Amino acid sequence: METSIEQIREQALSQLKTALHPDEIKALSVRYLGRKGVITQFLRDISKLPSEERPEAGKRANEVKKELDTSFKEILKKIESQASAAKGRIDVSLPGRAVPRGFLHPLTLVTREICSIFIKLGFDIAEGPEVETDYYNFEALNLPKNHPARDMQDTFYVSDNIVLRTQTSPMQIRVMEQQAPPVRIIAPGKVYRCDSDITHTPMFSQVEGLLVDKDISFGDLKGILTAFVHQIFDKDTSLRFRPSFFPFTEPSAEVDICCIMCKGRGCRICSNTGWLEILGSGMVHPAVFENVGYDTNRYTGFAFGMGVERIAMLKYGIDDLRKYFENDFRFLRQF
Ligand code: 2NL
Repeated sequence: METSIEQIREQALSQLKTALHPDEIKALSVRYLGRKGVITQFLRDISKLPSEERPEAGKRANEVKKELDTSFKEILKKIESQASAAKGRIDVSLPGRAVPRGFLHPLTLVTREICSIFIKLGFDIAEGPEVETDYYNFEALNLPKNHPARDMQDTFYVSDNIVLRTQTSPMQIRVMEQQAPPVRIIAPGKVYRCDSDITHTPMFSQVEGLLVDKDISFGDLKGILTAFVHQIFDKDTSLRFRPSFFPFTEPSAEVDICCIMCKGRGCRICSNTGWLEILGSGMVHPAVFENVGYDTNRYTGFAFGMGVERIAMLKYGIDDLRKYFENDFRFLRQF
């Protein structure tokens, strides 16, 4: 017999000391005391010993067998009772489970950024209904009955006289009806146009602004919009005011900024012009003031409107309008 019963005992007890899990102890029990176990084999091999050594060896082997059996059972019981005591208790040493943080949609972020810039310039926020009457959406804004912008193709009609607003100006008309000048408001919100292709969605976000007071000139319009552009884009962004037409402003101007991508050299984004259109503006048409009862001899004002999707595209380099509405987390969580 190469290994003595004492060596077997030592080995079994030292392995038992390092066991942490009930399964490990059960495996040790099988290895030493099982039908093909080390001790069982040892007892069988006793028959090969000289006959005078057999009684002592057999006695000792049975003692060790009993001792190990008792030890295995004791340790198993101890580990199992520790495990069940730990159940239901909090292990303060475990790492915490991370709670995923929410985030805002890029259009919400940019709308808020636009608003906060105008709030710093002294404007108040005005919000109102997305379902409007024909009067507030068109008539009051000097959009005559047969104007193309009122066409069935562009406007969602709820009924003959009720539409989904096509811009947020109706809210500004409502404010002017309610208060005398001075007025300094911005109207953010969703607007609707019956239009859907790669560059148009039937719903989009707009921010409009209106400032009315004594002695407001086109110079004030340029000053406020220049300050805005320098805050929403880089403070050294060049911009230009280009003559345009809107039924509710006269004169009207569109504002272009020097292309963010190519710095004016000409690229695919600016169609090689070096300029990007970002908003429309103008001095409020006297007909609009007459509709809300403002004295056009005492007051002048300017107004402007911009699409939030477009501003966000230029700020973040987003190349496809559809990304805003697909709700793909891989896109949304980047902002
Ligand atoms: C654009 C252009 C514009 C206005 C909106 C406005 C509102 C009132 C009176 C006069 Cl109450 N004008 N709004 C003026 C000029 C342009 O929007 O491109 N929007 C996306």
